[in-house]
Amino acid sequence: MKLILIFGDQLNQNISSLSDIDKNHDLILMCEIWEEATYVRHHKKKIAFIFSAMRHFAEELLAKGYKIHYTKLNESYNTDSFEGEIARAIKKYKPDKIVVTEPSEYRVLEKIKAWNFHIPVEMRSDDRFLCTHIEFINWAKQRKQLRMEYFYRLMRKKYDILMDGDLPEGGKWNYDIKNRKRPTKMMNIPKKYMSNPDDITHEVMALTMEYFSDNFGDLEPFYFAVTRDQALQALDLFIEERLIDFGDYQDAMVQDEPWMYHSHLSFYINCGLLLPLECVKAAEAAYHDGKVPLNAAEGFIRQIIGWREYIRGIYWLKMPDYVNENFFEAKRKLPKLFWDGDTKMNCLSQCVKETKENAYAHHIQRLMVLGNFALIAGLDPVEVNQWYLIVYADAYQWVELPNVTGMILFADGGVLSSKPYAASGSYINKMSNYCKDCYYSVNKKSGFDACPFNFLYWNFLIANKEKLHENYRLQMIYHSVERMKEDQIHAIRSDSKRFFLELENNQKV
Ligand code: FAD
Ligand code: DLZ
Ligand code: SF4
Repeated sequence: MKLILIFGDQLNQNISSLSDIDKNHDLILMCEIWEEATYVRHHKKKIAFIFSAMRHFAEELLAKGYKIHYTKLNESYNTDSFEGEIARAIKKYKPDKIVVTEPSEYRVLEKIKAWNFHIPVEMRSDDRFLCTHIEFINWAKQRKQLRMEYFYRLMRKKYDILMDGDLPEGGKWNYDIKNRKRPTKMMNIPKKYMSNPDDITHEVMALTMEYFSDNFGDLEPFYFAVTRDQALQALDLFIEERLIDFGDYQDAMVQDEPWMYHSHLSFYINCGLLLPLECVKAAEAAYHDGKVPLNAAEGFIRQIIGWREYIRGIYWLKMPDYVNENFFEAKRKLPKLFWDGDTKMNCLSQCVKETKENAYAHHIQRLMVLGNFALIAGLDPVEVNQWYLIVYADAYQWVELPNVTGMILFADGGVLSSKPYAASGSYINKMSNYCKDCYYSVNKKSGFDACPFNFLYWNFLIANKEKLHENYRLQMIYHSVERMKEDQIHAIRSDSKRFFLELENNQKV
């Protein structure tokens, strides 16, 4: 008899650990674990979402006739760790071996390696991901520089997605250049998928408030899909209503529009309710059926088979040292505005507010507002990583860490991307309507009412000149730095110094 352990992000009946399950003999073990619920102080919505999805998945397996042992967080006999729960199950059911699909995170893999239950442990690869570890390692070995674009092409060919024979559909691999439209007043953003909490969800919501009421974030309204059927409905709705404009407005941000034309599927893909390939195929089919343009389908597909897989590959390639990367030696503490959104910078205040309400912010908010600020303000990578891991309902270290350390902070010195995503206020002004409601003036470069992104951007470049000036993608920018007059540099430095002082003193900036 096998004891099959299913983690909270493996909620799919096609998971490799279940592939040869014998319904009559084998036992599935799922457990809500204090250790997992507290290794960071997760957003309330994230905890309720994972526990509700876990409980619904267990119910589905039971209904299909599987044997299942499920431990709820608040049960008195809960030992609070995977090891404790496995030991209890071994004592009670006497299995011959343990089967588990590899965990998504290094932290949990280390635990599994240390298991010593005196019965064999079979760890299977996680074939929800489209690129195996070995495939990624071999690909990386052959390159001087790792770049998502080339990896992505490999995945397109491997899975024959948007291919016309050996060539990419439409003649180009990447239509990103078309995907930078500014937001307009004419946009008619469809309503997003929302579910109504059922009894199971209400129960975990009560549990969340009982144990985690001090954690960051709003629990209500709770509207995530928590079953596979609901997640499939969310996918359908995205394909039918949003995908058509996904490409055009991928980088756009609008005041009080947290969802835009994004898919809001990361929560479900990451915990197993949806499979990445089925999302990709649905988008490809919509393109072939003439429902959506190529730039929309390609843009969405690239995020999943390109970015998502590339990020995961980098994580496993670079762990465990990746957590300590700090190329710029950034040390500034995470300011409290990241928690309360109490800032005169409207863009940041919007993104924090929406994050708090929804446990979600779309990519460009995470990258070009919150992330850009963290980079140019020199925030400590450990604190920034912890924040991102806490606040988003789709956050697991395998995906959060490379996005933060590699993509936004360039703390790995350029392993993941070729240049830092630093930008001044003019980028935010171009891609959003945040600036018109801001206390600061986006067109002003210096002074008390100048947009802080403006002087912090140049301050960052000047302060890190030694480390960056040889980067070929920053040549033009460093030529501008060279041409700056003494008084300009002085103004940038003194505005930044004043700003940092206010930030450190918890003044409202
Ligand atoms: P869409 O814009 O609709 O994109 C479709 C799908 O593509 C997403 O659901 C996701 O599965 C995938 N995807 C897109 N970009 C990425 C990426 N860079 N890395 C991995 N997958 C990607 N994503 C997470 O799933 N968990 C995280 O903890 C996370 N942290 C991030 C932190 C930072 C600093 C940044 C810049 C990005 C982070 N992302 C993370 C990536 C991305 O922002 C989210 O996947 C996306 O915003 C989720 O919303 P969506 O489902 O509406 O995505
Ligand atoms: C995110 C999360 C939380 C909050 N709680 C649990 C839990 O109690 N039990 C569980 O199996 N999984 C949980 N998860 C998801 C895990 O963090 C995820 O399964 C691991 O990261 C696997 O590597
Ligand atoms: Fe953000 Fe600057 Fe625009 Fe204000 S002016 S919203 S701080 S970019």
